[in-house]
Amino acid sequence: MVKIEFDADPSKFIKNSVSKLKTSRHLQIAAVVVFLLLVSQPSYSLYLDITTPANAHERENHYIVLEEDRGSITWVASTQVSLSDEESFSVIMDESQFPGEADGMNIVMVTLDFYVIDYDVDNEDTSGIGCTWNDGEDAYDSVAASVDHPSASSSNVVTEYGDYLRLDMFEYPEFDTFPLITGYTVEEIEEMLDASDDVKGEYSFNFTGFVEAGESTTECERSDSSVTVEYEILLYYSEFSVMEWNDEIPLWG
Ligand SMILES: [Ca+2]
Ligand SMILES: [Ca+2]
Repeated sequence: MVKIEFDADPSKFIKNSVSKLKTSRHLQIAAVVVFLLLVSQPSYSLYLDITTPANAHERENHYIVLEEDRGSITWVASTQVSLSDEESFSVIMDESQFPGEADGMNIVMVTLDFYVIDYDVDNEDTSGIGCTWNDGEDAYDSVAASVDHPSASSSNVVTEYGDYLRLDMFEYPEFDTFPLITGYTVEEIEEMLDASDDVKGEYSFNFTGFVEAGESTTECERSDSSVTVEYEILLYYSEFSVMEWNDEIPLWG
């Protein structure tokens, strides 16, 4: 019969273990692995905490989005500029130059409205003795206009009377479960409705004038020195709110 001696002295047991650990390469590696596992456990938990927000349960709820308010803010008030034939003029600005009124507003669209003043009152000159009985007719001038921004498709137009160009800065997100929205936290939905990143960047509003004088008659010379365009730049905002849906809230109307 083999008798296994058990050393009941714990301090001796620890001393022996440390001594073995110091001399055994395999034990040293195993100890390092155990240490790393122990250290990694809290950081893994921390990772879970970051990626799973405390409000994750909100993803199971159903929400509707309400447009609480919408409207426009003047970025550049009505301004006139006169251009000679084929002369160009640009207004270049970025979102840091939005008016104070736009602070904290959800800007979703920028428009350029413009009107060719010469369409109604052309500034053509006439000279010659024949002008008193036959001064001919004005010829319409025209203006080419374009607007550009990195996150919105550019648009342009050539017109004799005026037009408006728009930059859609924000696209309303598509929800598979519309009009009810589920699968997101309130914060996630609010971020999807926030256009503040989309409006960043350089805006370029460009005009080129095309001036044309009416046909001269035998004794009356016509000339035209310029075309004048009046423009205005507006910012359009939409303020949304996210509301948890319940059976008492009608979905339509
Ligand atoms: Ca003209
Ligand atoms: Ca003119």
